[in-house]
Amino acid sequence: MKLALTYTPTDIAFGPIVLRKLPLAEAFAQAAAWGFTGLEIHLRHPRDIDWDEAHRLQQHYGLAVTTLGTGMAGVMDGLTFGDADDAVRRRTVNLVKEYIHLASLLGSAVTIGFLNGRIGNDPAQRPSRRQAVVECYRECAATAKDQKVFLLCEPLNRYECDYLNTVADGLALLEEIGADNVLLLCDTFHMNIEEVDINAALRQARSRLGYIHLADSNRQAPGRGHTPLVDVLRTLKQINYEGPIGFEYLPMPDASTAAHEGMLNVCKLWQDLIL
Ligand code: LER
Ligand code: MN
Repeated sequence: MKLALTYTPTDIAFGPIVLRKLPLAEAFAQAAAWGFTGLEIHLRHPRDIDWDEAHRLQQHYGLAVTTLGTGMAGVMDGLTFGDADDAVRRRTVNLVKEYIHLASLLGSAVTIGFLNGRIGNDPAQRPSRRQAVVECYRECAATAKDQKVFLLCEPLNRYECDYLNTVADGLALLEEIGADNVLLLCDTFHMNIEEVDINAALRQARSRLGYIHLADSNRQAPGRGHTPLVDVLRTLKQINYEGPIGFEYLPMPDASTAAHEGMLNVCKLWQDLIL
């Protein structure tokens, strides 16, 4: 099981990414020194990093690049699968294909979270808008399959997405997409808002669960909020989940403290489960 620290080279003011605005080499060095076994790289554009350098650093530090976060292209450049405009969806699909090329080089997955976008609340429009999302996924999944890459479809809370909020929503969408290389990414921050029972939802996701984002209720490091994460870890153990866990939360009070506290608390919780 890989424990991955979140990182972006971009200077963002807000967002659930622990390491920001560092050169790639420093991010790898810090994640390795702090005991992480993976790095989750969030990129506004796939070319924001040097691909060969990333590959070299990955080998040098023995760290997995677990997934590429794509949300910044949605937040900063307005690109999403849910957009009503064909041209915007086309640009989004083309961009996702570039992330897939990089993912194939690094052996990582590609997350579709904020890129899911919104399909609006007009009941007459929603079915066709949703179908357009399915088509975007199908096209990207076909490219990903050729390159042996998995796509991770992430349900988000209602304030960020208006059609994909729960594991049940995610499983229904995956069924419509019909591609076995699209899996679910379950984020405990969003689940804490949307699911009736986080653990039941994880069990429901089991056969299609490809990735976990771990954050506490307030989107800070595990242990800084009130989500019963020990139950989440117990459930993951019970369902034999062995995929990556991304530490995706706010760098509060600062990146180093947030990374260390998160790692320490997760290890403690695991110890409680084993002892
Ligand atoms: C992305 O992983 C996520 O959780 C979103 O809230 C941000 O796009
Ligand atoms: Mn997430």
